[in-house]
Amino acid sequence: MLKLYGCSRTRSLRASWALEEAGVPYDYARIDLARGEARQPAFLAINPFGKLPVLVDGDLILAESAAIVTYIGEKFPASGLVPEARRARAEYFQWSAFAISELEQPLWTLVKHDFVLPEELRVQAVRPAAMWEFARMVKVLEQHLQGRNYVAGDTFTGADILIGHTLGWALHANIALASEVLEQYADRVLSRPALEAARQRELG
Ligand SMILES: N[C@@H](CCC(=O)N[C@@H](CS)C(=O)NCC(=O)O)C(=O)O
Repeated sequence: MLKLYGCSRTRSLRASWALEEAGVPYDYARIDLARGEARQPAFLAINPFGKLPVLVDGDLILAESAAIVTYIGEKFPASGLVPEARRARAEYFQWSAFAISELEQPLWTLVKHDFVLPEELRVQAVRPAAMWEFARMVKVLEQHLQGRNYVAGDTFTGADILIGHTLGWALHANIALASEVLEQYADRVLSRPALEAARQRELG
């Protein structure tokens, strides 16, 4: 049985969402980040990164949310999470990389300097640059989504999990998307029953 290490309101939701989309059973191990459990030797022995999510499948231990979503999509092709057609597959990889390295990165900078980093390391002066970078990438995404429902190919994929989850973060942080196209996309993706099922599973 697959085993997911996660914690509610973290990126592990991307992995549990993918598992729910694939409709496969999995064990869920809750790691309390607030209590520092991810930095304890027991967890570091599983994932030296000291971060969530982690997926365990037999002797494979996999970290990084984008890698996990892709692994689930490839292990369960009927899920459609990773497209099989070459062009849609190429788009899938492009938009997954965009999600992690372009869209999430400025948002994560904002969040880290707001409340994640130790107080003495927080620098409020990074805000304008991070907001500017995020707005720029949001514009790129908006242009791409004109006239289409999903980022890669014609159907929902794991890239929509990564991008949808990141847009959900922005909305949660009261950062307006200021775009009807993106608001409709976010509604479409974030209203999927598998996401709600994953949230409930993570809450326990
Ligand atoms: N690039 C990683 C980031 C993982 C990450 O930073 N996870 C956070 C939770 S959202 C975490 O576990 N933080 C614990 C820590 O840094 O101590 C991914 O996408 O999986």
